[in-house]
Amino acid sequence: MKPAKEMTVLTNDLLATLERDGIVELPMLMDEHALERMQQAFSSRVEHVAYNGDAGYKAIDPYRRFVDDLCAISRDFIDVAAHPLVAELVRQYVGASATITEAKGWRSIPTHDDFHGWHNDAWYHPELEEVPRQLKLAVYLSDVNSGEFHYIRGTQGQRRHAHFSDEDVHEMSERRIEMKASAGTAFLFDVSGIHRQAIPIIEDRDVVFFVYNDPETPLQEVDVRARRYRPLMLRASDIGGLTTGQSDLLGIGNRALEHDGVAAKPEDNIRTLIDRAHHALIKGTRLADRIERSTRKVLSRVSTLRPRVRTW
Ligand SMILES: O=C(O)CCC(=O)C(=O)O
Repeated sequence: MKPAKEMTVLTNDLLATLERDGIVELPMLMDEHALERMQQAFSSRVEHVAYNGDAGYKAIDPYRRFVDDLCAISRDFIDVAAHPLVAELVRQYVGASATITEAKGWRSIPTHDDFHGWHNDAWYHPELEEVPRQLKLAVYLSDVNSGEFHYIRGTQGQRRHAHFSDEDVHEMSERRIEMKASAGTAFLFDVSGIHRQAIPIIEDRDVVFFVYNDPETPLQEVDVRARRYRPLMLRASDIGGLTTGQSDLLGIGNRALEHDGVAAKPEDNIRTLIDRAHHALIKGTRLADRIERSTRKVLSRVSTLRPRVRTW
């Protein structure tokens, strides 16, 4: 840890860049051992889709394998997300009541499809008069030489949620930041600025994102329905060793995010389709089992009826 004075100078410099550009790269937040543990923990979740258990990834689109609730997977994710430097930047940029409201990551898999263009993030209720501040901390877990994160400097805070074409963004190209970087690189960005993942993606890209905002901010309806931005999942064994600063940022004891039960009914056609397909699969498997068992029974009866071959 740096001496307090140096820390203050560093924090002020980073904060000034964040205020000006909407994005700032941070010094390394973890040592190589912690990075390795995070990589291993993350990799173990992205090999198979989650099915009948919590180990595995969530499949939302064909290009990314999503891992939720990172803070419940390894203590190292907590230490990065609630690192004192991050905590101070979040406190100063978003406000003293900011907490971590989401901790998830994904593996993007190779593609040339332009599946997720330029946008800024929608999350808050559209009737709010001002764009509330939300920051994301991105931490690369793999070396990123393609499919990197892009951001247009200085576009934060100005507009409502929107998507942007390449032509819209072309005239801002000298302000584009392209985050090709090695594993362990971390950066904070204001989600109201224009950003995207670049294409093509040539190799798997692993990244985790931690989201920070005031949990009292009214959310857009779709996120309430989807139960996004809920209290963080943590392991009970990690709670005892936290500093007060970490506990506050993690939202321990803070009930502002308890939206569960308000409108927990997802209205999502894809979910309904997957649910039906899953039940059809179970019924199909049961039917196949029954046919196999009956066939075996019949065959064993037939074999007992076979005339004995006489041997002399
Ligand atoms: O995966 C990326 O690099 C883009 C992330 C992004 O668009 C987002 O977090 O809103």
